Amino acid sequence: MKAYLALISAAVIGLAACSQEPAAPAAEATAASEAPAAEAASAPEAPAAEAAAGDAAAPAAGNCATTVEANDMMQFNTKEIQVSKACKEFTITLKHTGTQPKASMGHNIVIGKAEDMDGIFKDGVGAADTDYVKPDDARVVAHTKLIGGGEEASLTLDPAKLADGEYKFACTFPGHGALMNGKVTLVD
Ligand SMILES: [Cu+2]
Repeated sequence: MKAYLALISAAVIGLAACSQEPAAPAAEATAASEAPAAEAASAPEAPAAEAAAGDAAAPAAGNCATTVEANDMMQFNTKEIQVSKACKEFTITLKHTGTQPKASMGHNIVIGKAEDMDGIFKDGVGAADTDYVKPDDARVVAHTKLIGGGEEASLTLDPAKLADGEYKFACTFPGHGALMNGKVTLVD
């Protein structure tokens, strides 16, 4: 009797299993369709993470530029400009924070080898028309134009040009160079 019942129940289970079979693929299909959906949902996160990493790298690019201020007191706000070797190009922006016009308190930034600066000044004094920089002066590594109060100008240079010696920056407006000068140093 027990064996008979067992057979019946086995058959019932078998039948039930059979009747449930069509449902199984459906369940699989559901599971299968859910998987790509889950992947699709997580996939957009990867580019987003990359974008975030890109943003994190942005400040590094900012290290390839610096700003130097000059004022009506014939002063730069720094005695040293640090240029990162890692940069392909380095930009220096000069900002004249004063109000005096270019004709009386003009400033520029001229970069050259320390031993060349005297010559650059001497030849620049007479070059008022070209912002007190002798045209095509081969000793000048880079320079900004001459600006007056409230103005801004920038120069871009290849850091590799500063590798072979000691370099300085100065304003070549007549009489300014003695006060307005400093070192340009290469840093990692
Ligand atoms: Cu100046």
